[in-house]
Amino acid sequence: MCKKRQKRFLNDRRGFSLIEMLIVVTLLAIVVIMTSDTFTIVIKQSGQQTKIVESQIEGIIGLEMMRTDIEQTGYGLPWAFMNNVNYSEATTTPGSNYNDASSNVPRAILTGDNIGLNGSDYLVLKSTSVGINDTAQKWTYMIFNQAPKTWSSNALTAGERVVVIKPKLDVTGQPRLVVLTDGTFFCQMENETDGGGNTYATVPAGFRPTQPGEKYIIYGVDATTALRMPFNRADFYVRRPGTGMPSHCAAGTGILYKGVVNQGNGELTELPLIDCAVDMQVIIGLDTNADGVVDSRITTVGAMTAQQIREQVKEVRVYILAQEGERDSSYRHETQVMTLGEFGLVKNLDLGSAIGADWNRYRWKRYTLTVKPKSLYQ
Ligand SMILES: [Ca+2]
Ligand SMILES: [Ca+2]
Repeated sequence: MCKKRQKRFLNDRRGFSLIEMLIVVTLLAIVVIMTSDTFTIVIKQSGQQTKIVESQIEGIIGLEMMRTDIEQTGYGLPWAFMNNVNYSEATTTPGSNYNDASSNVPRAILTGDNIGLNGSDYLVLKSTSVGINDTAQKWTYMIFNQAPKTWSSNALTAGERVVVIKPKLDVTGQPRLVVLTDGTFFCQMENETDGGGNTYATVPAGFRPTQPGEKYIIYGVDATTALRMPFNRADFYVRRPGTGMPSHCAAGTGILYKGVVNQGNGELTELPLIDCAVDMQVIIGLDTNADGVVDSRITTVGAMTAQQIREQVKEVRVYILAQEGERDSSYRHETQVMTLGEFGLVKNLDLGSAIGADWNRYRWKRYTLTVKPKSLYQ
């Protein structure tokens, strides 16, 4: 390298002046401050958004399960018994308050008005399909002197506990539960082999149709447990558990549960449907003059009989209030008193007294379910 070029090269490599350095350092500092602040906000908001999305999805799934259960309430319930029965239901309170008398036909829907956490309601549904096992979703029918109809999938197999109902084509005009003279009201599917050497699952002899042309319906109830009641039962309620409450839920909130009565011991097997729930209110729509149109709304079915419930309950509305996302110190919720209900049957829920001083740092969401039970009058 010649001397001239070397000199120019050195000149080009001159450093920054003090002023230039100061400007650069200051700018850098501003940029760092800006990004760290923005970054924190972005991170916080995306966390908040994730929580909101989570609680929305959870809400939708939980509510869809509840909707299906309400639609199907009464499914597989007998209107009468062929012989006297003695069954039992829930063994712990408050569930045991909604047990039917041990020899009465079961009522498909029951409600407890404002008895739970924050004055929330209690909803009881009785049907075979409301159980949380595959067997509860299965059914088939059996014609006199024939093997039960076998579906290509979801067939009842040996060992599963079922109830058998003689449908309302019967002379009494009522679907009657097949009960043996000793009071046995359920049986277990068992394998039988026909003359051609084919093995199939069927009910024991006492539970089969006895007359030519007769057809009985077989409903699956439980996979393996001996039955305490000839149906399944699910209770819906808001409760704050002693342990296991999600940490992002506000004080004073609970969990909306589906509690399925265990056929073995009568205790509730709980399935959480919505976390951070504050309240659940139920309004029942009745058709009292059989014109197919709801003309009366009540908050509890109270003293209605199984038959009245079957014939009159045309709509169930459920209102749920739950926290959405997690606590957000930059958020201010406006409405302190949230209304749940319609038709002049409104429950006012004061978030201040239910949640405490922090009530307005949470987002609160109301869900409304309007369901027409489809299986009450089969
Ligand atoms: Ca109520
Ligand atoms: Ca009417």
